[in-house]
Amino acid sequence: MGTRRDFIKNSALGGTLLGSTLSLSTSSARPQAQRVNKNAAANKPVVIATWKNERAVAAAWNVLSKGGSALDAVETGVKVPEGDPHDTSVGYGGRPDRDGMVTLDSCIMDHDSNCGAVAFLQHIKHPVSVARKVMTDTPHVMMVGDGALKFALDQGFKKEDLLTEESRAHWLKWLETAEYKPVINIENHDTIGMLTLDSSGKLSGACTTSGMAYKMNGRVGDSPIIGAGLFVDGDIGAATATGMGEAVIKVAGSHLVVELMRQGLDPNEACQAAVERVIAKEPKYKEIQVGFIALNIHGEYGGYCIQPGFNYALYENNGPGLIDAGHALK
Ligand code: SD4
Repeated sequence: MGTRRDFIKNSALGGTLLGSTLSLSTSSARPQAQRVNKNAAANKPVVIATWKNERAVAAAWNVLSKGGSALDAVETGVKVPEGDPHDTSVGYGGRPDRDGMVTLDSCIMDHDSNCGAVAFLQHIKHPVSVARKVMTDTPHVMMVGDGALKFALDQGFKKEDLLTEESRAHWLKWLETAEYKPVINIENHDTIGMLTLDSSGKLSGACTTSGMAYKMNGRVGDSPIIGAGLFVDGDIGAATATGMGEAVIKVAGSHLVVELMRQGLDPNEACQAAVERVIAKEPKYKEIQVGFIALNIHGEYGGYCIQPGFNYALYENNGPGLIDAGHALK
């Protein structure tokens, strides 16, 4: 397996080398649209997730390996960091906004373009499950704030205090300077975007976060926005984003990655081209991190980011893995 992982790491790097000789913006040199051959043999099932979310991909794999659906797997997987009080950027234990409130953003999407999202949601430990309920039990895609909370409570979710003692102490310390300076890479765990392909060849994705620590009260990032933090096209592939949400929203990042795969780019190339678009549009790109991961319907995956230090967790038939994504800044 070690050799194979080396190969995977090298192929992520291969995307980088390729990028230096070949412009990855869409051009006439691109293969024709709809190139993805749905009948080709696929590497399935497979799950990938942003950052070192190894326990989360293992939980999703547990569902997938028993023949479970991509949608059930992705919800089960992202609930792991949501419920972990030591994960400071998702769900319970997530860092609060500058007013001391833990406000959560989350979305979920399946192969048929069904999707649901919640934003600026407080007091609910598993916002992804509320997002799934928005998808299945309402005529809407997105619910926010008090309305989303009321909906969750009506659905039987429990109201909880999500601000841990540790997070509260960190916030009080932050107030001493009150300087908003998002950390570029948070080690160990972070916002989770997860993509799954099940054994029947169906894709799903979810993205869930407490957002940028010490954001303004009411701020919503990219993570719950379909097309920005997450996008799934059951005929092509899926993508999800992490990092500075404002920069991801500006280029409709995850939708862009999927559209680039539709034009024939492999997942690594598509993520790289989307990062290049972010860089082109964001004058302060050297001060932020943005990373994308992508999975196509063949079970091929990839990732790319601005700054070194972003990795993604994987689980497939050959076992688990952790892959360093290619990066634009050296
Ligand atoms: C946001 N994209 O709220 C999220 C935060 C994140 O790694 O992904 N952090 O902007």
